[in-house]
Amino acid sequence: MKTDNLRIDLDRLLGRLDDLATVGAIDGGGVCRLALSDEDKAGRDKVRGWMTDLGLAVTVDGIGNVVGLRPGQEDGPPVMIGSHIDTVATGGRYDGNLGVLAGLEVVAVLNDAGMTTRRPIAVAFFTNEEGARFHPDMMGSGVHQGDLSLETALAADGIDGATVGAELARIGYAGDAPVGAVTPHCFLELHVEQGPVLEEEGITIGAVTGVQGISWTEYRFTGVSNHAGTTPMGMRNDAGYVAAAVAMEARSIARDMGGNQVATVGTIELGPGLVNVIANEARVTVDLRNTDDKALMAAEERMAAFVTGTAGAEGVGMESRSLARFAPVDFDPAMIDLVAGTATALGHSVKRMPSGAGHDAQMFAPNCPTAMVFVPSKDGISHNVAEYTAPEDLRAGADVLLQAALSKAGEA
Ligand code: HGY
Ligand code: MN
Ligand code: MN
Repeated sequence: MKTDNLRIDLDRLLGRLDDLATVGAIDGGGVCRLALSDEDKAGRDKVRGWMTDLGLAVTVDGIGNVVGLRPGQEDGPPVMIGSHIDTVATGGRYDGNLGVLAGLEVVAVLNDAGMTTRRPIAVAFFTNEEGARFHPDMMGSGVHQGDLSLETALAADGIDGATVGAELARIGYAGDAPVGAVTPHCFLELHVEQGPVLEEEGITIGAVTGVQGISWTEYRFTGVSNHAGTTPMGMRNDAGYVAAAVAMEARSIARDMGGNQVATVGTIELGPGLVNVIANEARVTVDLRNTDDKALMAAEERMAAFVTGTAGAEGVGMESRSLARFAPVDFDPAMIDLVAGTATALGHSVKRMPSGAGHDAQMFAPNCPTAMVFVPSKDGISHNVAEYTAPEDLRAGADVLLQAALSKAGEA
């Protein structure tokens, strides 16, 4: 059957994106569906229902990954299309959701065409890609691909004191399918860029070359609460001061290192958190990323030395723990070429580029040919309710995903 003229139905895709965005909707058009929350459960139920409606055989594994399988003419490893539907607390409606719903759109197009591909096609969403409530991020895909043990993931405690295992059971997604049972023929993920590059350069499609390294560390500082007015500066053990110094040092590291180095202090919690009490407790998270692992290690070492020195000089106790650490990942050159060639064949401009954000695809890259398709983010905004991608760019990305998946699903 001639398939290179098949195209997605944009209204159907937009309809599902809008429908899913009603689950956990927050002011400004965004979404809050933290992993394994009630909102995440509701989103899971909705997408799983669409999978069933599309005739997919749906399985849920032990970490709650949900996979919908469409049989091919032959058995064997499927072409897997996947991403995530959990969001950060200030999420947009496209981050992760686009990749899963565009995968369902691929299935819908094939159903409409009455076509069976040579290879099976699987559409998946993975548990806790964001890592906002439970660490690390890419948790479900990491367990699926053997990067993280199921036991470790189930025991992970959240920022709210819950554990992954208890929350999975509570929402009814502690599945019985063995984790990682399916090694795909290849893995494809469509995702919004979440950065400014494609829009700035007026390019429609990103053929993603890889994902930069990610290092998340949590620091807990213990000082001495004391009176803000009567305590001489030389007698203070101020956990709040050390926390603030860490944030300043993060910015200095990024500035001094330049290149692709980025540094973010996204969490500073002080206790008791009162205007006239010197903080005796602080919790700080540091997110360091770089495309170059040696440079990332240098940034980690500099931050660790700074924290130890500053906390020591202030007489403040310090505990640290790694929340996530992923080395940079390169995608398969032939798959990158497939994305770039498909985009060009469809008449779209295309740029090869690294990803600044982590993605489920990076968990598959060591184990099967993997690539990602990016579409532009308006003003480069993401992890923000204002996240937006123009419908024609969504169409372009989903058509590239469709044609790339068809190409791989027709392979021997
Ligand atoms: O943090 C990340 O890069 C992803 O959104 N989990
Ligand atoms: Mn994402
Ligand atoms: Mn995200």
